[in-house]
Amino acid sequence: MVAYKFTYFNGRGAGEVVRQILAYAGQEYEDNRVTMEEWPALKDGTPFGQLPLLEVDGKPLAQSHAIARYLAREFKLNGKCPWEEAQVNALADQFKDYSSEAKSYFYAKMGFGPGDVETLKKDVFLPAFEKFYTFLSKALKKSGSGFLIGDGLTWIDLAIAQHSADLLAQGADFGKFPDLKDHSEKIQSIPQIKKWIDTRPVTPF
Ligand code: GSH
Repeated sequence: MVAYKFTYFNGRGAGEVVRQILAYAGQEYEDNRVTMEEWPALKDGTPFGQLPLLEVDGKPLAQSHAIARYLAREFKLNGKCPWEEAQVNALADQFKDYSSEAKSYFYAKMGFGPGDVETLKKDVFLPAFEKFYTFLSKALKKSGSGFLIGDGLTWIDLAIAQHSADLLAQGADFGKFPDLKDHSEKIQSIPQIKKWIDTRPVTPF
């Protein structure tokens, strides 16, 4: 049997989609959460000096999306054909672009970066959010299934549903995107995902 060890900080962040793929699949794994005090001693031993990190029978794999794609392939959450898989990857890459565009706002909001949160919200976050969520809304209309791509769950549904849930919990205005609010609720009420959300460690982000 394959042994999975997943290492990340004690937060959702870039690690949560991986944990949700494993939860959906019912796959046992070691959920290794390191503290900021432990991290400096581990950093140089990781492939790129960052977390998350998945170890598969002791072999390390870094980069959250590479890990998600690898596990999604193992657990059939990559779409039903190569074309769907490519569409999932396109949305995932766009999600990274949006995250980079809005990074200064998210960092300031978490207390990790400089700047006035309200100014960054208006100038940085809201334009990026509106642009990206318009793309997501088009994807939902195109699939017509309630899932972003095709007619079944893929890992990008898990990633976007969690991000939307985090934004909603912070009071974000989804008035223009009720379909994405519905999407988040639908995905997060899938029994395996709901069970994970109900039992996972409570962290601020
Ligand atoms: N592109 C990487 C991924 O998606 O996995 C980014 C990873 C990343 O930014 N990791 C941060 C980290 O390891 C935590 S979210 N920070 C500690 C450090 O850089 O020393």
